Amino acid sequence: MQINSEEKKAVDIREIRERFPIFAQRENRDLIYLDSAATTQKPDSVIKAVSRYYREYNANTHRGTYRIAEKATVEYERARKTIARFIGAVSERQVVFVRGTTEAINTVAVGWGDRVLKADDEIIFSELEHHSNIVPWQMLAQRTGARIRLWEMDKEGRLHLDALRNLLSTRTRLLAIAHVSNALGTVNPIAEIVQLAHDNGTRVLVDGAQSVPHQQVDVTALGVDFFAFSGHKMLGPTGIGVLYAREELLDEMNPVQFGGDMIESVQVLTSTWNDLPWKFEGGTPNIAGAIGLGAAVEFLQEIGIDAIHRHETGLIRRAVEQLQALPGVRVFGPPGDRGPAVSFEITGIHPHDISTLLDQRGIAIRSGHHCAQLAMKKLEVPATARASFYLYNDESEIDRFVKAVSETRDYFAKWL
Ligand code: C6P
Repeated sequence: MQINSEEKKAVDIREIRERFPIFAQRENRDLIYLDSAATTQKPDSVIKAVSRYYREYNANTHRGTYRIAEKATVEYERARKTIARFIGAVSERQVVFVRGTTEAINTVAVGWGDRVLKADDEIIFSELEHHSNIVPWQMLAQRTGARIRLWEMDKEGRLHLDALRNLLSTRTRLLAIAHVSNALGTVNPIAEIVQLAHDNGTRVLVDGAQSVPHQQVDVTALGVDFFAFSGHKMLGPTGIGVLYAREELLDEMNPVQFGGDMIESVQVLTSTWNDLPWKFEGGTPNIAGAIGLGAAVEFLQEIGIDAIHRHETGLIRRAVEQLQALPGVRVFGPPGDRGPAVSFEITGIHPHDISTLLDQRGIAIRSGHHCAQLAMKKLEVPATARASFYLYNDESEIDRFVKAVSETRDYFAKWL
């Protein structure tokens, strides 16, 4: 299927929603789902692809020589090719199936970091990172004696390149950075960041959990060394995601899971590794998940990732403008362009109370620290309420959500 990038095709929401069985459930008929940054809903084609595997050709991959085992292997590897093309990878050898963003980053920290980093080397990560892109580096620093340097954000959640220039040193081995912040929606200029880091001889890992689902990403054009994302945030199943890396880095890295399928040969004391990418896929993989993620990518390509991006840009602008116009509501995050997520608070009201009251009106949003406690600390709040959008949301849902926020503020006002 072709990506409809040049066609400026508009997203037909009604037609799209009909393809998501969850919205047709009687009890969900009034559901306004605004938590796609946590996980997205699944279209019929993804559910069917997963179900078809189990119903029609369930077998292990890369092992059996019989018909359904060969079909399972072909479909699993076909999904990898689809995903590789979708993210602009040069080869499917660069696409390793993992459980999700978290496992992808941990794989790099252990498989690459333990091998390359030495005492007093430096790792930079930013203040807006998800904990998945913080804690693995802390653990790596503890194991190797490397030092952590924090790339601080400003109060609006923006990162400045000058601050990065000041942080980079001859000892900086790795920069770990989110493409799009899940808590604040900040979109980071990855190509410029990579250029700065590479000029300094520093490798770059990009957390793409919140970018790949929503905008065209070309890992080759961006020049990234490592790139991580999760299937369940882009219409795919849970428990499947991708680690992309340059081939020479994957070659240099140690595998982190040892067992079946990841070996070439096993002797009593030593073993040798399988080719890429299977060197990193020890044990029976999530076959149904990978096939489902392939179907999810085909769905996104059919609608057109650029069309989806344009649609979401309209939704987020509308949501931010309307929330900012409400007295007593504070919107967090940068002015201008942002990913399709908005964090906010109502003065004097705990975010959990906001999400509970919104739930009573059938509106699902998230409240909490969003696994971004460093960012919360900078904003001087323990938590925020967050609404996040995807291709199946429309303007009327934004309007109903903002009205519900306004009513929630008024409801609590009598006790303040
Ligand atoms: N964010 C949210 O914001 P996993 O759980 O491995 O699929 O993804 C982790 C992760 C890593 N990086 C970013 C930028 C993310 O947004 C997430 C997941 C969810 O609601 C859950 S905290």
